Amino acid sequence: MKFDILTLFPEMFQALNQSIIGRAKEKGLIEINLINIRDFSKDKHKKVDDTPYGGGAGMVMKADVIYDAYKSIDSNDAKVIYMSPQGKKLDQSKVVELSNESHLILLCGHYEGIDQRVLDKIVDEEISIGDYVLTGGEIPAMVLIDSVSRYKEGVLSNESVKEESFSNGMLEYPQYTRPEVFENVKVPEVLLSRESQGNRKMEKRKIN
Ligand code: 4FV
Repeated sequence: MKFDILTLFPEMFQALNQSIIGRAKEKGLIEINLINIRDFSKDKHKKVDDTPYGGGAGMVMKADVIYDAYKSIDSNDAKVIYMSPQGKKLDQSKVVELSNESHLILLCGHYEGIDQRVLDKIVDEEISIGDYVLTGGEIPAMVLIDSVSRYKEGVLSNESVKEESFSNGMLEYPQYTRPEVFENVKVPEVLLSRESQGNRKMEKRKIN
């Protein structure tokens, strides 16, 4: 699976070189390409934004610069996603849906946002990670890459994690591991019994 990231701050994505996602990149299970939007500014000061028409506070990212950056990508098979608070909320079902794509282009905004004309021209879908306003779309893009990549074959060593029931479990009930006693608090007895090993769903009912 290939991710092309259109961003003003490629260095922020160093975080994806760590841990499970970093190993997935090394194994070639996922590919992450960083395209620095600023490289496509024709302005001698490398300008990428300007004041909004109609007035108002803040700056808007320029349509022509972003479009030139987008055209530098071979986007034939790609779905273009704009990370935006106005987008559809990213949830587990959307993550699973996106994990079936082979190529995603993620557009990361900054400032007050991006000129609507280039969004209308290139974006297939707007996705939000939550109803709050961040300073940029880079962290939302990393959230999407992390959550989607864990569904790719071979990224997670424990195949059972990909079973729907298990990942639901991750969202529904508490987890315990050694030591058996922590600050005088024991692991629930029901999880210690021999017959409960390997069947968490059954144990979930007993605990709740
Ligand atoms: C956001 C979110 C988000 C809004 C202005 C970037 C910022 C700036 N993206 N989910 N919540 N984006 O707040 O995805 O352009």
